[in-house]
Amino acid sequence: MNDLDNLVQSARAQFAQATTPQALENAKARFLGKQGALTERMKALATLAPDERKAQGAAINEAKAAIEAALQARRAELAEAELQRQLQAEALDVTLPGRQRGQGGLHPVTLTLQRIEAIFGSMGFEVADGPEIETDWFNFTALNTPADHPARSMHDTFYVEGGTPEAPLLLRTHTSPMQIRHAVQHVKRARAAAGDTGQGLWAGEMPEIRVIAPGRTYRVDSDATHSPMFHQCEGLWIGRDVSFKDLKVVFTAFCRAFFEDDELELRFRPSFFPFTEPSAEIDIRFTRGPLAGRWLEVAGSGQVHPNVVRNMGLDPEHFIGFAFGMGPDRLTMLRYGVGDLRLFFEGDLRFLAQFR
Ligand code: 2NM
Repeated sequence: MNDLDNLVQSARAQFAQATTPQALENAKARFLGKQGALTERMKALATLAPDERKAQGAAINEAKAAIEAALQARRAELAEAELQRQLQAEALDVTLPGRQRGQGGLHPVTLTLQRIEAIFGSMGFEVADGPEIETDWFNFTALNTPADHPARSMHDTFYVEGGTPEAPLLLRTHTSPMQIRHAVQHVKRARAAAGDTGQGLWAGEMPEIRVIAPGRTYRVDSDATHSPMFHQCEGLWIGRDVSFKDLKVVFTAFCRAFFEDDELELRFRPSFFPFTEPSAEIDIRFTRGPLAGRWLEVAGSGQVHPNVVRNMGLDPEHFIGFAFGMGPDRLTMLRYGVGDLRLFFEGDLRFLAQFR
């Protein structure tokens, strides 16, 4: 094999070894560049005799054409390989399922609060709202809770900075302060509507107060059945002759609707609360389901204490009514069969997603 054939073969081999366009162009320069092997041979032609120059020149041109053809072929190969690589990298599997947008849902206790609001709403109850940081007047004093009551101690209540010794601030321990606030506003509006500007207790015309107060409450307490933050929903109905009978009718209707058990029974047990007199615990008994047959405590209740009626701005000689308080967390546990209260507040989606 002559020198030029060797050169062509060497070029083909080096082009084949080049796996990138850059490496291929470097290889090309070694043969066809200004100081390339073939170019050097072209320059050497000048030293030859005319006859020889003609024959050798033709042979060099042939070799050059062969090397250029090999270069073009390898360029095309590399371009095709690059195209394939890109297609592979950007390949779309159109048979894959689409990406799902994660679906949110309401917290089980929120579902319970909505249920409570809907049922009491159907019985003419408004829904009150109010601050979670309260003064001790609205949280305790107005509710007939004496200064030496254990609930007022640092052990049982979260006090917060910003208050004064005369008016300490605290995280509300129940939702009743919202009811006092609601009642005071309600009475003010009734007075204004009647053209009364007096400061004394109101005994005139007034639309009934019928309100529930749902929300977060806080106590220094934490175990399997107590969370330092928990929910309450209290109810209040005040009018000229609202009685314990009305409480029984309303609360029975509520429990039967809430638990979807038309034969569910209620039991009122005498009890004590500072803000009601007389007072009663309310127990329920399911007629079916896994909890059937056992009495379960679900609420406290009573006739609103005259001192509390007075603190609403009303004359207790003319206005009377009842109040009750229940725990939506516990109602949620009973309704769905949840055994540990803490599950509601840990934020574990495996638990929460079951209520979507
Ligand atoms: C309860 C039990 C009994 C109650 C009293 C009042 C208010 F504002 F009228 F004074 N609201 N809620 C009450 C009464 C709450 O919870 C166990």
